Parts: sequence; C-alpha cells; structure tokens
Amino acid sequence: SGQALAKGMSYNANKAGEHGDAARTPQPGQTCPVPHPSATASTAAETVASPKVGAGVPPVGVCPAGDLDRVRADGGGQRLTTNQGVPVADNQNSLKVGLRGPTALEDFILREKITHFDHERIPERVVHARGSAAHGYFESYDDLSDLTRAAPFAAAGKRTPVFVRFSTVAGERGSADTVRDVRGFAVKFYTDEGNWDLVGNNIPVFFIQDAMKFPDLVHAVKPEPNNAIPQASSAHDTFWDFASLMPESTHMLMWQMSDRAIPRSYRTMQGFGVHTFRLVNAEGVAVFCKFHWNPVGGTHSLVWDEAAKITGADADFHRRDLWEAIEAGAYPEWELALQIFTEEQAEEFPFDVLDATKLIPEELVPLRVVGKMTLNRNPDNFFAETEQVAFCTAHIVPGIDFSNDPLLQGRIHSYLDTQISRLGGVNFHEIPINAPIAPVHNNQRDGMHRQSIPRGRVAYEPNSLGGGCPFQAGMAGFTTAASRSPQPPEDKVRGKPELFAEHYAQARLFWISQTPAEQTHIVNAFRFELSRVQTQAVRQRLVSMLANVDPILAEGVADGLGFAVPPAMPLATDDPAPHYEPSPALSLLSRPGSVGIQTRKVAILAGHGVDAVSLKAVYADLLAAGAVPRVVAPQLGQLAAADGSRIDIEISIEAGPPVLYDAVIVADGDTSAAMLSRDAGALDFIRQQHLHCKPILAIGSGKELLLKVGLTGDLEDGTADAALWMVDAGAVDAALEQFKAALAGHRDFKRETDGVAL
Ligand code: HDE
Repeated sequence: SGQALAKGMSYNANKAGEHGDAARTPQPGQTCPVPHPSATASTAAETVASPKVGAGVPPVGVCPAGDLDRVRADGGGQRLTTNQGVPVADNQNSLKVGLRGPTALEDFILREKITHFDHERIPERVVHARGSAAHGYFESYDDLSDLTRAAPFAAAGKRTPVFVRFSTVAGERGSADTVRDVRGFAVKFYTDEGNWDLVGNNIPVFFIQDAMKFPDLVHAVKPEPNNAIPQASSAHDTFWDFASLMPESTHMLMWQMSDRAIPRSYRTMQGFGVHTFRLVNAEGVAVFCKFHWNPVGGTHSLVWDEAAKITGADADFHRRDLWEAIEAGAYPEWELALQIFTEEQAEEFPFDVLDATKLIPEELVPLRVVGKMTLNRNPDNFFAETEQVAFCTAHIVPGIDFSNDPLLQGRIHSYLDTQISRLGGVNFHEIPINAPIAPVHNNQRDGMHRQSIPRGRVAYEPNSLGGGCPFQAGMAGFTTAASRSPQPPEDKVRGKPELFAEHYAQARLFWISQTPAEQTHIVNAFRFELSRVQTQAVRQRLVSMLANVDPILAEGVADGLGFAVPPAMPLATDDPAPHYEPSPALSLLSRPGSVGIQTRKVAILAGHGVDAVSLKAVYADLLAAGAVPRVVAPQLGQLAAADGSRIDIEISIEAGPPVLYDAVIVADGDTSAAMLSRDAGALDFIRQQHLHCKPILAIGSGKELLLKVGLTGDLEDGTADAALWMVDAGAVDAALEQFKAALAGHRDFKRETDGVAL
C-alpha cells in the first residue's frame, strides 16, 4: 500500500487489502493503522497552495480534509482522459463520417461524456433541499465523562472534526436563501467511535408532535400540487389550512413568524437539537439532555422587506456570506450548551419533555456551555460534499441515546431511508463525505455502488474460518441506555400523553418574552402570510387560534386582515395551562455577540468631486475594525476626486443595491453630493437603509442626500434618530465611533412606523 500511495494512486481507508497483512489476521481489540496521505510532502504543498484555504490554513488534524485527500482529484497540469483513463486528443469535435456526415455510434468519447452529463443530477432532498455547508471542528471545554462517554467530550481541549450543513426547509435546490422559513442546522461529528449526526434546526421546537403528521405538514407547506405555486414560501392556503387545524403547531408558528425565520446570516443564528436526548456515561447512567448552539457573533436577523428584496438582489445571500467569511479567515463559531436534567426532574415539569412543541425555559434548566465549534474550511466541491452529505438522526455514538419523543422516533427511520433513494443505494456511507474516520468492519455486503473490496470467505458471524472476526465490541461498543427503572410492559396504543394536549402556554411565553419591536414583526408576519391566503375561513380559524395566545396579538393580526377577532378556538384540555414568567433568552436581541463589526458591509456612497482624504480615512478606519467597506457609485469606473486624485469605484448601485449593506456612509464633497442627489438609485439607497433601520452617516455636504429624502435626524415622535448622523467634516472621528457602535448593535428599530397603531 505504501508503494501505491507514493505513486499517487487513489487510496481508500476502508479497503481492507490496503492495510496489508494486519487486516488479514486481526487480533482482538486491534484497529487498523491508517497511513495518512496528507503526511506526504506533495499533498501538504497542495493544501498550502490551495486558494480555497485562504489565509487561514486549518490547524493540522482538526478537520477531515486529510482523510478526503485520498479522493481529491485535481486536473491541474494533467492531460485530459476519459473515465477509463484513456487520453483524449480532441475535446471539440465528435467523430463523423466525413466532415459534413453523421456522427459515428462508435464515438465512445462523445457517448461517455454525454451519458455522464445526462445523469449528473440526483433527486434533491424532499425537505431542506437548499443548503450550504462547511468543514470545521468541535473543541470540548471540559472532560464530560461523568455525564457521557461520547468521544467528543472525553477530554478538555479534545477536537473532533465536523461538517455542518445549513438549509432552508421548503424551497427547492435553486431557491433563494432569504425566504421566511425554518433553517436546518445539521452537524456531522466524525468521532473516534463513529459518526454522530446532530440534525437540528434554528428553532428549538417543531410544528408537530408525532412523526405520523410529517408528510402532511410537508405536503401542506410545499408548492401546491396542482400548479407548483408558491416556491419556498409558507404564505399560501394549504399551509395555513393545515396549521389552523393543528393547534399543536401554534408555538412553532410564533417562532416561524418571528425574525428567527429571516436570519441575517447562518453565522448569526442559534441551533437546537429540538428533541430531548440522553447522555450516557461509562457506568450506563443516563441523564436527559437538550442541545443548544449559540453563535459567538450573536444573533441577528433581517427585516422582512429587506429579506424579500435580497431574494431578488442576491438569491445566494447566505451561501455567499458563509463562503466569504471562511475565505476571509473570519471563522464562524458557535458554543455548544447543554440543558441536563433527570427523569425525576422531568416529571415535575408542567409540560412533557417528549413533546417537541415544547422547550425547556433556561430559567428552569440553565445552560451549561461545554465546547465550541469553529468552521474553518469551505468545501472543495459542492456536489461531492454539500449535496452528497447524508445526515441521519440514527447516527449516534456510544454515550448518546434517544428519548421516546415520537417525532424523534420517526426521524430515526426516515433519514436513513431517504438517503437510499436520494443517493442511490445502501452504500451511501462509503461516499467520502459520509465515511467515518473510525474504521468500518462488518459483514454487510454488496449493494449498488459498493466501493470497498471486502476480502476473504467470511461474511457471517459467528464464524471460525475468520477467527471470529469482526468480533463484538462488548462493553466497548454501543449499548442502549437502560431506562431509569424497569417499566411494566404496556399495551400497544395509538395516542398521546395527557400533557401533549396543552398548546398555548409556551406560545404565550414566547410572545411575552419578545421586545415590542419583535412583537410588531410577529404581527406583521402573520398579517402578510394570511393576506396571501385566499380562503377567509382559514384566516379566521388561524386568528381564533392566536386568540388563545394573547389578545393583543390576535387583535393586531385580525385588524391587519380587516376583521374582528373571532371566538377563541376551543381548548383540547380542561387542565389549567401552566403559567410562565417572561424568558429574556427567547428574544433575539438578548445575544449581541462579541465580534463587533467584523465582516459587516458598509457602503460609502460617493460621486465625482468627492473629498478623497476623508473618504480614504473612513475607509481605512472601517477596514481596520474588520468591516468590509465598499465605494459605491451609480456606475463603475473611477471617481475624479476634488483634489484631482482618482478613486476606484468598487461596485455600482445596481450591482450592489442597498439591501446588501449593513450600513451606509455618504461621503463629503459638494459636487459629489449634488450629483448623487440627482440620482434616483442613490436616493433610494438612503431611503431603504433608513427603512431597514440601518446606521446612516453623512459627512459634510453628504447630508444633502438625506435632506432630499426627508431625513432630518428626527423621528416621528420628535426624538432624535439614534442611528443617523449628519456631521461636519471636522467631527467625523467621534461620529464614526458612534456609527461603528450602532453597526455592532445592528439596527435601531425605534425608526419603524409600520405597526405603531398596535
Ligand atoms: Fe428532518 N428530514 N424530518 N427535521 N431534517 C430531512 O432527510 C423528517 C425534523 C432536518 O442538511 C430529510 O436527508 C421527519 C425536525 C434537517 O442534509 C428527511 C421528521 C428537525 C434536515 C427528513 C422531521 C429536522 C432534515 C430530507 C418528523 C429539527 C437537512 C432529506 C418526524 C430537529 C439535513 C434528508 C441536511 C432533512 C425527515 C422533522 C431537521 C426526509 C420524518 C424536528 C436539518 O429524512
């Protein structure tokens, strides 16, 4: 095998033959030493030279890149071949009988090329089709072996490679990133003891309580089956018809109509495992656990009007943001936090921990931060990695176990099953991005697209001809956590536990935990979605559900739809609903983050005659703070500055419209300001930045633009706009500091006028 590697031949760690004699006569407890191709000089040079790695070469051994080297292909400096390795002389012309004659059937080169092309597509995921992913690693802060024997938590400082895919749910593969939707947050840990997939969302609860309802939910939200309208949107009759007949969805609907469903970036959203899981230690003692990912950069969302416009301006907004941040070395990070509780504690909670429409307030079970995940490498190839990665909730490792949550139980089946049709068979675990780093040895054989070449006569167990191998791992292997105490056997039943019947208390908890601006956004989102619904009875039924959550909410929505609040929907239980105090952690604004204005985009609007010195000073200042300033003007080319110097225009307004920037600065210069004040695009830029509550700084005569669109610096209520500055050239420094602070704080919702009637 060493020779094969030296020649640069492909290498597959799962091929027993390549492990040499050791693989033929395995000893008890032996694992195969896997020679690491990335150790070779040529591969190391390629990695360092790769522009993909950018400035931040991933620390050695922290991501599976090394293991993927065995399958990486790079045509640089190579001659063109067929898939059989036959050199191709002419890649321009098919083989014809005479220059003007028919193409010969024997042109195997043409036929191979076209045939491969004809079969390039695989079915997209039935949900979560649109996604983006990155490599990285998880680092445990502590040794958690008292709680779990799961490998990633075995020691403080231990690093486990991960591959993470973020997604929307409803849209098709080519749909826009910034639609209103739940976001998937799926993490594959390549642990020493096999792969663990934590397949979560950016919202901690779900629409339904039982897997039985999942196909109905998805059929309702997907484009309607007769005309395939609308794409990537829940704002249509069938979704709200279903939702309004499923009161258990109320809590999730509150989250989905909140700003959570229009994140600014994948980097600024939380992730949640949603279900209750179990952690199991080496003694077999189990505790319940909920998983939370909290972004180090803080949470931040778009506003709806902006999100809708970004859908047109840059459908790849989130994909691009993730890619660019990683290329720039601004590695996105999340801390992993656990809520740990026992079955005895769970019995005292006023809700059932097996009900995925309920969360556990942090006030009830505090978060314990246990580690950090860093994404530091973009995929080499979208299809091979992001598209072919197969997350399965069934992929757990020793130390992690399921709970009886009936939604989770159904998922354990669904994910493995769906990969079989999506990836064309049962061997999808051999696709490089899915292959574990831990060695794989079992008696499963054959099937479509088998990659490994199992050796020997023995494919059964027990055996004596193979020395009994592969042998059971015994105590070292996966065992299911024993439940707390032996339970009496129960009759089979289709039904739900009592506490599953209460649907509104936590929806109310969410509502009362939001700031007034966030509450307004929720009302407006319901108003928008239900305005798109054509069936009045559906609108009314939904509002009758909201009447059980909060009267102000129901009135706000009903008012926006032009009718009075109907009687509240009857409750499914006579039991009094639990009472919750507000939980500030449920507000998006409670997590400002700690990365300042790093990677935030600032447009500097400028025209001919601009003051070059002040523009360059502001530009340099923002760049030094880690932000991304861009000189934006009505068209490309160079600006003739007032001092005669020339400044490159980096992007035109039409290519870089206002919604793509987090803030705007209007540069100083009389001619520049006069020119921009006559440009409809420049004026619209200011209006939209204002509408979307973003910081605005006008330097010197730059204030002309603001005044032209009616911005005086005062708000409707007569108070000063705290995120708008019109300053003389001499006062820029102080204003710029305030501007940067406002940018770090994202937006000033005090400006908003939509919904003030509430
Ligand atoms: Fe999924 N879900 N789901 N889901 N889900 C899929 O698996 C399913 C649910 C989630 O980036 C599918 O590979 C059922 C909850 C993510 O590749 C499929 C039920 C949560 C992803 C499937 C649920 C999720 C999926 C489609 C109810 C948050 C994308 C393609 C019982 C905790 C993973 C695929 C990726 C994908 C089934 C509910 C998250 C069909 C049956 C709850 C992040 O297997």
